[in-house]
Amino acid sequence: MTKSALQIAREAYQPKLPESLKGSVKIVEGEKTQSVADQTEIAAKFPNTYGLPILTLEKGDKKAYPAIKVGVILSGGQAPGGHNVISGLFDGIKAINSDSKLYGFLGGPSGLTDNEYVELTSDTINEYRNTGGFDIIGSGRTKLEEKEQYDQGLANCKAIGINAIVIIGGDDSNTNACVLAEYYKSINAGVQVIGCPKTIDGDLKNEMIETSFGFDTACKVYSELIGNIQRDANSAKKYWHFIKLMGRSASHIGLECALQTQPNVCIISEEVEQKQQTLDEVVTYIANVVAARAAKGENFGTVLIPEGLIEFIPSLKVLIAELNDTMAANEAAIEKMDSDEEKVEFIVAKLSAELAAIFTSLPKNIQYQLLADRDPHGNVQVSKIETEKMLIEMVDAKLKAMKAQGKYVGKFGAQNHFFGYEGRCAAPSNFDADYCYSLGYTASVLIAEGKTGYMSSVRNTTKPADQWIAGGVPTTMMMNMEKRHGHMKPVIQKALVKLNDAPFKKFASMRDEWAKTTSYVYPGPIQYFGPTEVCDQTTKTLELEQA
Ligand code: FBP
Repeated sequence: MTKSALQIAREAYQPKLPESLKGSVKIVEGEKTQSVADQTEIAAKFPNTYGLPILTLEKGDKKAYPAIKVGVILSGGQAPGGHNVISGLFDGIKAINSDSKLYGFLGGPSGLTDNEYVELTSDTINEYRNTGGFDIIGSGRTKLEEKEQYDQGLANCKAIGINAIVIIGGDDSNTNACVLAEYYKSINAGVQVIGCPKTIDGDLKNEMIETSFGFDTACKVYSELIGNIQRDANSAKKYWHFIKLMGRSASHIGLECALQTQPNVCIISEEVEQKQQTLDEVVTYIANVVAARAAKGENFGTVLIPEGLIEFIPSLKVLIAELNDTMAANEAAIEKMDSDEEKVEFIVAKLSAELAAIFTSLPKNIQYQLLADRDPHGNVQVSKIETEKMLIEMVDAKLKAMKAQGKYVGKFGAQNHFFGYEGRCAAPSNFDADYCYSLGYTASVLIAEGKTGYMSSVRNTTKPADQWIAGGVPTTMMMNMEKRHGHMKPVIQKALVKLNDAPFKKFASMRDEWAKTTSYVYPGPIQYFGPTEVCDQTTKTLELEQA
């Protein structure tokens, strides 16, 4: 592989570790835990892994551990820093016992069941240190949720001699990891399962998991791009840029990028839902900002749109839930249909009159996109729904109506963008490089200490890395019951943007000013070398949450 000069220089970067992980470590057990909600149901479904204590890693006496064999899986969407979780895990198990071995299951969770794996040696690991991407072993979205898959996975682990599996994934993948841990424990399989919190979406977090890895780097990449676009907009003064940002359901990415770049508009899906806003109200809000700026002769601006917006507009949320259930119930029939129009007709006939009216009122391409395949967890693939184009069309129509009433005097030219894949494999920021390495290293200690059903956790992350607190959080602690594929299932609760928390409050206190004036910030590219206040800063979200 030909390497860039930056990649070569980054190979030499030694990720920072919490002080407690430098040398011999001991585990301190804290309080017993319970799930965030639905305690009785979750306890019944996880009799062997429910209620475990929180674990904290502290400096301890030197201890001899037997060699361990660990299998690692990258699951779901790529997120910057995945390679560092693996290198931290590798270095951790080697520090525990130099005969330990690490195996990578290929192409995501299916590698475990299909017995596709490679041994990860130091030569391979060294090639990938501090690099972006998941290409060291690949990723995939196969769900692990059938007993046959667990048994097959176990047989494959036994054949290799693997004692523990580390699943690096988001909320759905870690839910699967938790179910797998419970099953293996219930049959005394002798294979532990540890999760690691990954996702650029930032929605796998709670009091013990301060942030999911990749969020920091991805937001910095998108903010750089938004800043560049804002500078272009402010130079040419002729376009409104509608920018959809990844993040699936949660608007954390949009909110963080708004805090970093100060756009004229940023829609927060969670607020739209709380205020029970209609699509027309969202459109009117944007059109009014466009009109107010046009009145000052400023026919340009930026609008940030969270990827999952459409699912938070109350009427559309009900529609999507109904579409999910109807599509799950008629999967075979729909699969046979060739044209989108045929699918629309079939589904419309099954919806109530009210929902059918809402569905057919949407632009045709949005109707088709809403009927596209679900992801393996039954979710609409919001990255494929062109909300940004839909909003441009609707704002344009609204402005024309306002012009006819003399309420708008400007000229509306719009460009659409979607930022998602651009940031998911970026070279990890120093924060993500350090955080991920620490998460992987922590996982190695949890395994050596015989733990299962835990997620690797690193806290106190707004402080310098040597003050970070490493430990393990029982995954059942994060669970509640939710409807999936038409059935109630135990799943990790998604952390959406909380309107009472500091990041949203800060945004809400500034947005009217940002709407009217051109107060853009241009963050520029991620810096890897230089002063710590430039290179090691965390996200604004973390800063405000932990302040
Ligand atoms: P994960 O939750 O698996 O980390 O994926 C995040 C994400 O990047 C979302 O922001 C986006 O909606 C989705 O993946 C896109 O999925 P795909 O890579 O399958 O197109």
